[in-house]
Amino acid sequence: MSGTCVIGLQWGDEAKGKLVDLLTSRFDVVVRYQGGANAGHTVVVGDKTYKLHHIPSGILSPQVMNVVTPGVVINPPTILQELDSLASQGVKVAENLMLSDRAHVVFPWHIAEDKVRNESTDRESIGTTLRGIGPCYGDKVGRMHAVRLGDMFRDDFRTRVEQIVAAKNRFLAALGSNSDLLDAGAIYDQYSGYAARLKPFVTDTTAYLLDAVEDGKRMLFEGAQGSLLDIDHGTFPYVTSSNASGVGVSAGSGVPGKWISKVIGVCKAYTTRVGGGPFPTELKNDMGNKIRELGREYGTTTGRPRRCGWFDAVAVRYTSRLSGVDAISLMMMDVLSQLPEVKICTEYEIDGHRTKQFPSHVDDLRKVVPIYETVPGWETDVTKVRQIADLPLGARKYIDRVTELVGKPVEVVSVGPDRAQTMFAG
Ligand code: 2SA
Ligand code: MG
Repeated sequence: MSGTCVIGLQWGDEAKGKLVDLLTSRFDVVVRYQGGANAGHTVVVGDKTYKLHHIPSGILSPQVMNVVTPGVVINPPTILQELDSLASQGVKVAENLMLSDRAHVVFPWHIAEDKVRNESTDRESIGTTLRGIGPCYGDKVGRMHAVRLGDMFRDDFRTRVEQIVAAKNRFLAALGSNSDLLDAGAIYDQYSGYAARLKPFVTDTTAYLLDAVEDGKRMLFEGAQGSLLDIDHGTFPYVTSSNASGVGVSAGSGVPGKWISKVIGVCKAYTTRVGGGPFPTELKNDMGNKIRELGREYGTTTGRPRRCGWFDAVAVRYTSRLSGVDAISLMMMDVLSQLPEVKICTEYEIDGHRTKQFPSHVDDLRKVVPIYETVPGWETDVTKVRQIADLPLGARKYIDRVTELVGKPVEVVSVGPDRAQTMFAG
């Protein structure tokens, strides 16, 4: 049994990249298995900040193999930019990265479609990252107009692009797109250039991982986004288009669940969400603004301000169970340390009824009145604390309460962006 997973338990941006970076030295392989350029993982090492979108955070550790599997959608120009930027920062990428030939490719028509759909006023906008993620996964499931990374090296690639562009130009016009018509020749030329540069990394990652598990290699699976954004189990339709909860690991990577021995669920000590959709504990007031500023809560990919609110134990209990979490990693405790009092949502009230179950329908989630417990703040600078046991009493009580309400032990706590500011229990 050799697999550990790091899974987001809220709506993304729980600082998973930071944890993966710290854990990486214990693993041989780090795997990204869903999402794409919509993800933004920020890792701070010393005085350097790395922003990753497709590439596993394990890339910062030279002894680790980093694998991007079939469940990921790859945007070639973005991943090439990421590679160039890593190389310019002195990170070794050439022998440490594999991209699945089964991974689907994001094209300009996906980005154009994402834009029109986001602007549709039928209902509250999903507020996507506009990276073409939904349309690309849509084409994957629809099958007719999908291109996988491996298809870019086949003789019929040009013909495929021409056929798809003809269909997409009609489709985008019907959707009411104002974009210019797509030019098949230009897209083909551009993408064959990208393909040539990506070629050294493209391989059958499923075969590699199935061998690796049998060889006893230690694997770390790095989730992107968060469980509440899971296409099947999240706050549909205000979700991303992949299985961002723990249930997505096997499907996205090709590694059977029986090889997974530990799941670490990552959440912030409060909650954030970027994009549309209901958010029961959202603070649309000065406190929400204060948390945003203290936590520097702006999207890594789009720079959008994140919506902020109190910790929601109903939601995290649900996602911890869904993702099979063994231990919780509670991040950004330093942000709460500056507040006079802190609230935790312990239960929901929906239509006058109290419940600890997270509702399956988004309209019921909209109706939620959160029931809060208020705890006094600890108002002490914790950024220099290096042992969980040395945190102020108020902070330790808060952590214990999270453990109690969620039903899983908090084993990791972070008090700042630096590697040294993430502490492990025991
Ligand atoms: P999409 O683009 O189709 O996946 O958007 C659908 C919803 O999923 C949300 N989503 C995210 N939420 C938080 N963080 C994400 N990554 C970036 C980051 C986001 C950014 O790390 O900050 O920079 O804005 C991410 N990716 C997707 C999205 O907001 C929609 O609600
Ligand atoms: Mg992020």
